[in-house]
Amino acid sequence: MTNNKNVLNWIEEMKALVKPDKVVWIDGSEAQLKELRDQALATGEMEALNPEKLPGCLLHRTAINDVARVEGRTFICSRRKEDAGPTNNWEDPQVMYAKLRTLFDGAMQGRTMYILPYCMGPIGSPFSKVGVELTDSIYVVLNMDIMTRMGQQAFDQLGDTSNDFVRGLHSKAKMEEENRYIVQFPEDNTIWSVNSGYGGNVLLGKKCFALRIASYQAKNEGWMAEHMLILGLENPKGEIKYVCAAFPSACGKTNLAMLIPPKKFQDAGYKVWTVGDDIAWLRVGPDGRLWAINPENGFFGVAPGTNMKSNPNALISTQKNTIFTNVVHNLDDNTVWWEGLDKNPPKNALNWKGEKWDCTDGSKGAHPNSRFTAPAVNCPCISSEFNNPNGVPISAIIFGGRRAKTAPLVYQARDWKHGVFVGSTMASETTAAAAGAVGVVRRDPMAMLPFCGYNMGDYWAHWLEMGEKLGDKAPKIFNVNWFRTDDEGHFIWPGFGDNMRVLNWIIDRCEGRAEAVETPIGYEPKPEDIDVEGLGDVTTDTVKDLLTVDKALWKEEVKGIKEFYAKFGDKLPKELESQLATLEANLDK
Ligand code: GTP
Ligand code: SPV
Ligand code: MN
Repeated sequence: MTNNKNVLNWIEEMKALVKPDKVVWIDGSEAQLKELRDQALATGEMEALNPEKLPGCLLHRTAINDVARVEGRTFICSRRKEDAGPTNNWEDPQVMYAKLRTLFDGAMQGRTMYILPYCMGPIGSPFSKVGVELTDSIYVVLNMDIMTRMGQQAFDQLGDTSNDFVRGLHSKAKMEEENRYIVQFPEDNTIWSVNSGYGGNVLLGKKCFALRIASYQAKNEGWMAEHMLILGLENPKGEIKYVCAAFPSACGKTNLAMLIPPKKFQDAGYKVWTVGDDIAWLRVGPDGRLWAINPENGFFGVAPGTNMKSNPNALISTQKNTIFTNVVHNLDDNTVWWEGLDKNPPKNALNWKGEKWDCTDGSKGAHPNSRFTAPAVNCPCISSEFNNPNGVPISAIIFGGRRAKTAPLVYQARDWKHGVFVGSTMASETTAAAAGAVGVVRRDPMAMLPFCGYNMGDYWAHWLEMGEKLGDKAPKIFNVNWFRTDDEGHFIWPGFGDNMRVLNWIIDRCEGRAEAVETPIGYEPKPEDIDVEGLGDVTTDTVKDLLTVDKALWKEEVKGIKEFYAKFGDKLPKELESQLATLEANLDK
């Protein structure tokens, strides 16, 4: 499939290490994929779902101890520890290679090694980059088929001489939790992942390459790799403005990316088009503006909470050719279910562990981090620019997270530098997307805490440099919070489709059509500028409450930021220190 010596030599080296019985080159042909599906069905690795109701759909269950990303076992192995920075696990590359070689040694004996070339980004795009994943998992191959442009087309994109490809090695090995490692070697364009079979740990094109390795490449090559959705908002005149939004895992990117406007806005002619739901690669275009592509080709989305009301576009995307992982199996009609799909949990069903499930016993049927892997082409609102090799021009960047108090519904940064400060100080409650406690507030700068492949201080400096390059063409920067709660812990803002009401203000600000009020933390809308018509109990007074900036809480916030910033020592850009001083002074005024 390729004559590229860099690829061939590396594969020989890896083969000698993992010693597979058999090697299969994945060309991406339908015949080959069918064979793999049949094999996975025969071994029970996957189950075929109802061919009428869910044509082409498969069900998979991971091991019970392997259901989310493992941040504690994820490493950035740069030669110098300071290049990984205080927020990443680090080990000396030679030490780590040696340790992993013992785990990989003979790991594919008795198994088949699949050689899976894939392209992140549209084929032919100057933004795109190629990876090759060697894996012993059919689940990985079938998921990567949905999530990337894979097979022969990826080798064609790489060409016969280039050495610019990411070398990914994955083995389920013995599935030992205590020997699970997700390791990035950014200086070697290399990822080694062992003893896991869960999404973000093993679909190496996704977080490992498109964020951890790519963020490092982006710094060196002058672009950006970000944990961001990309959407286009079309107004009644047919003008489309594109925005990117960075929210931490399971904080609403897929939902916002596929938003259906409230009826009033639909009737007026507003529409949302999805370009991406998780990752954006951004470059300064020939016109000096910031342009974005989605390097992925599908959606690896959170299942629970997805329903015809919250996110019909996502649900429709999963009705064919989709892989479901760790959801409920409805045995009556051989379909799937999860909490929040509808109010009728199946009576005759297996839970995500494959056990007979009694929906009345109070236990969860689907894992909170159960997922669907759905092809982007299935999405009813997929953007016509989805495959555009040049991407789309970005008007606004939105940061956000889960904050029960503190952060207001929306505010705008005063300028790019202030926006970098806002992104760098983001905090959010942890979710089930990563192993560990849920609901604990932690700093998660730009939603990249688990995904930045180098020192976060250098990453902020890179953001500041990008702002210098963009000058007055830089996107405007905003922060949103859909998750403020009342005293009983209920979300105050309706969220989902109604987030359109906030997006509208954001676009109006970018277009110079809306006013703003200055607050100690940035610009806020006047409450009456957020349209609440049709929201019932949620009134302009509610919006006013959602926009309050509680100075006492924000002074606590400043303390937290100082503590966090202190970890970065000399690597903290001076600009961010001065932004923090400004915030502090503003709160004392
Ligand atoms: P990753 O795929 O892990 O990166 O997650 P994501 O950021 O794409 O999050 P997603 O859109 O899948 O949403 C995660 C959870 O947040 C789901 O349970 C949603 O129902 C919930 N959610 C999304 N948007 C909103 C919102 O506007 N308000 C509220 N209250 N919940 C939301
Ligand atoms: C996330 O956790 O942000 C995800 C899912 O998008 S995973 O691919 O597991 O990283
Ligand atoms: Mn994500």
